[in-house]
Amino acid sequence: YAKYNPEDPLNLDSLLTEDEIAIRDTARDYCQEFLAPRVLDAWRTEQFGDLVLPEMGKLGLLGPTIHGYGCAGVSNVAYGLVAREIERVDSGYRSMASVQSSLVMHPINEFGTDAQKEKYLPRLATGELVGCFGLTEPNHGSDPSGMETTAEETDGGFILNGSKTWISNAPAADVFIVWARCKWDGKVRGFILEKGMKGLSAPPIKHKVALRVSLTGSIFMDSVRVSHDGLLPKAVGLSAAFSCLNSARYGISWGVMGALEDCVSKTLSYALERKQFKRPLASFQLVQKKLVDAQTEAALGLQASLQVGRLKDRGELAPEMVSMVKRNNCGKALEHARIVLDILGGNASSDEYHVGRHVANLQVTNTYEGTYDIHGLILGKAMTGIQAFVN
Ligand code: TGC
Ligand code: FAD
Repeated sequence: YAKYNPEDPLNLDSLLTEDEIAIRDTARDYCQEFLAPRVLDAWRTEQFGDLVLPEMGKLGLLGPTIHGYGCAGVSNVAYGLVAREIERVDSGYRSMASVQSSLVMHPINEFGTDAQKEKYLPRLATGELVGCFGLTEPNHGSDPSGMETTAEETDGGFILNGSKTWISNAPAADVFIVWARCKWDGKVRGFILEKGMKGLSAPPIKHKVALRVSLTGSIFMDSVRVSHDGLLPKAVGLSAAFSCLNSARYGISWGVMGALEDCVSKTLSYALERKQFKRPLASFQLVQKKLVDAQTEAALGLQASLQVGRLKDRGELAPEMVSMVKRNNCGKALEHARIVLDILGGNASSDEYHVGRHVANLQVTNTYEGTYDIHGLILGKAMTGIQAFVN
C-alpha cells in the first residue's frame, strides 16, 4: 500500500502536471509569505491592499489562462490551484484576483476588439489597472435579466444610466465592465467604462461583516457617455455575462476548498495543543469526527473541481458542471468551517484564530456568483427539464 498523507488525502498532487505544481508552489509561497502576515490588519481596517494586485501580476497570477498580452497562458487547473492558495489566506484576496482575471480580463479577451485587448489586458495583467464587473443591481441580484440599467445610442457612442450594487473592487477600479440593456433592440450588452468619466461614481460599501479585505462598492451611472470604443462588440445577451461567471464560479469552487483546508489545519493544531480533562482535544472522538468530516469534504471537493477543470481545458465543459462544484464546494466549506470552529471554544470569537473570519467570508462565497439555492435550481432545471425560478 501507499502511505496515507492526511495533508493530501487523495493524492491530488499525483494528478497535476509539473507546471501546475510549480505555479501552485509559487502562489503558495507568495500567499503565505506576503498575504498571510497582512490579513489581520487588512481585515480590521477594511484596507484595499494597493500592493496586492501588482504583486500577483508580477508572479503571473492575473488572467493566467489568457495567451499573450503578458499573461501566463496556463491551464484552468493551474488557475484553480492559484485560487485555492489565495483563499487559504482569505476569500477577499481571492475575490480581488478572480474579479480581475475572470470578470474583467476574460470578457475583454473573449468579447473585445484587438484595440481593446491591446489597451487594457497588459496593464490589467500587471495589476497596474484594477478592474470591476457590474451586473448586480439594487432590485436585481439573482435575476439579472430584469436589469434596469440602460444604454441608448447617441452621436459618437452611447449614454448609460442606472446603478449597480455590491460590486467587488469598484471603489478602486480604473476599468468597469458594466452590463446594460440596450434601448434600441432590448438586448443586454457589455461596456467598458473608465474611472473619471463624467457621471460615473463608485462609492464604497463600508462596515461589512465579511470579506473585509476586499473593497466593495456601488456603481452609479448618471448619463455616462461612452464612445463606440467602449462597447464590447461580441458581448451580446446575458449569456456573455454568464460566460464570465462560468470562469469565476469555477475558480471559487477551488478557492473555498483552500479556505476550508486552512480551517482544518488551524483547528487541528489547536486540538493537538489544547488540553481539557487532562487530554488533548484531538483525543476526543467527537472532535476527531469534526476534523475528519471537514477534511473529507475538502478532498472530495478538490477532486471534483479538478475534473471540471480538466474538462474545461479540453473544451468539454457544461455550465451545469460549474453550478454543481460551485454550489457543493461553497456549501460544504461554509458548513464544515462552521463545525470545526467549535473546536476553538471561546477563542472562536477572536479574529487572531482566523477560522471565524473564514466562516464569515464563506457566507458570502455561498451567496455571490449565484446563491447556493439558485445553483440548485439551475441543476434542478437540467435534471427535470422544468424551470423553477421563473413562472
Ligand atoms: P436564462 O434564460 O436561463 O439564460 C439567459 C441566457 O443565458 C444563457 N445562459 C448561460 N450561458 C452560459 N453560461 C451559463 N452559465 C449560462 N446560464 C444561462 C442561456 O442559455 C440564455 O441564452 P440565450 O442565448 O438563450 O439568451 O436566464 P434567466 O434570466 O432565466 O437566468 C436565471 C439564472 C438563475 C440562471 C441566472 O440569472 C443566474 O445565474 N442568476 C445568478 C446571478 C449571478 O450569478 N450573479 C453574479 C453577479 S457577479 C458576482 O457575484 C461577482 S462576485 C465576484 C467576487 O467578488 O469574487
Ligand atoms: P436575492 O436575489 O434578493 O436573493 C435573496 C435570497 O432569495 C437568496 O437566498 C436567494 O437564494 C433567494 N432566492 C432568490 N430567487 C429565488 C428563487 N427563484 N427561488 C428560491 N430562492 C430564491 N455582483 C456583481 O455583479 N459584481 C460583483 O463584483 C459582486 N461582488 C459581490 C461582493 C460581495 C461582498 C457581495 C455580498 C455580493 C457581490 N455581488 C456582486 C452580488 C451578488 O452576486 C448577489 O448578492 C447575489 O447574486 C444574490 O443577489 P441578491 O443579493 O440580490 O439576493
